[in-house]
Amino acid sequence: MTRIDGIETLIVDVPTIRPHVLSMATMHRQTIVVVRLRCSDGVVGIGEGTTIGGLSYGEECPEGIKLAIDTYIAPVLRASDPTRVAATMAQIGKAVVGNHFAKAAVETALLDAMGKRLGLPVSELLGGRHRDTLPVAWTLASGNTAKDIDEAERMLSLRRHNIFKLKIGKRPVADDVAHVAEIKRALGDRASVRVDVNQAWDEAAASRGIAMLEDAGVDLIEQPVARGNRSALARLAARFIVPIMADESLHGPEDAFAIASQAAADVFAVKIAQSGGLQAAARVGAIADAAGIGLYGGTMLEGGIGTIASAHLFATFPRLDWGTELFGPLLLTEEILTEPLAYGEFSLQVPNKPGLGIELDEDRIAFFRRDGR
Ligand code: MUC
Ligand code: MG
Repeated sequence: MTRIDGIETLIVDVPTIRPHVLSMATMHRQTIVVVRLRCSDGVVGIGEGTTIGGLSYGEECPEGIKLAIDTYIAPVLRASDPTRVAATMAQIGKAVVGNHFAKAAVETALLDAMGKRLGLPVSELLGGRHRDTLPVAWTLASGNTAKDIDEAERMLSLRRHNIFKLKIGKRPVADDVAHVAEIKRALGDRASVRVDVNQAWDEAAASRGIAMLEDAGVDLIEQPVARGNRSALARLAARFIVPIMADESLHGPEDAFAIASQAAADVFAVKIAQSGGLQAAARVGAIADAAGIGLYGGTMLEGGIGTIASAHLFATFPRLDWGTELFGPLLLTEEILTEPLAYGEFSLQVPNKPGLGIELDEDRIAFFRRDGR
């Protein structure tokens, strides 16, 4: 039987190109947990567990992701057959409750290894791709309206992005709306402008804010209220024409089913880590399809590994009407892959090589890893 001989997890800190201002945190760097599994047949798989703003975004942080893998998931992996990815993930599910980011990182590494072993891209292991490129949004979150407009103009002229997500929720509603409206006025029909409130509003603020954002020409409203407040999401989705998208409310298939049953969102931001892995995220996508809910490929601002793992899954969605936001590596000052991901013409290319189809730049990893070895 094939075995896993080596399990390595390392924390890598990489600076961002500018401060990234969200309602709950301002990022100056991104922290990536890299997972490497060495199998007895000589195949090595890599995965990534990455969140935003330490423990301010969700209940897992980089240090916790590493600990969960090293202490609780590694013993299960050592006893498992890595050529049986689904069975291995089921074993991990029995031993470890929650910890979706850690599970997603490990599953990514297992799928990368399996793809390399079989000579197939991860997208093919997940059922087969519908497309080779994915539309990619960019997030404007410098904290300054004029800077955001300049940044958007630069992205449009580079033909890198024509979908912009604006992070709001930190300032008073009227100030946030004025900021969004000014950007939408400047960009006009050349771009789709969307907002992510990251749970910052209560229902009353959301009702006021969304009405004004709708008038300003915003195309999509992401997670306006607290993640547990499904009833408010449902009322907002029923009340407004502009679609409401669930993000933090969506932590896997059970949430997807509950949100769909309550008609609490028009669109799902699917994230592989928040869902608990690629297969769990595929089930979230299937529930959305069955319920007539639109799909958007979300990100936790992962580096190259998590970004391309997400891309392999999103390429398999029959419908991906809202595109993706898989721009994480472009927010970082440093490249950690030997070959950067291919962005251009408003899209990201999904690699066609076995596994994830990417390779780590070991020197860069050695330089940026936190323990400095
Ligand atoms: C989020 O809440 O969607 C995605 C893009 C971005 O700028 O932040 C993330 C997290
Ligand atoms: Mg979001």
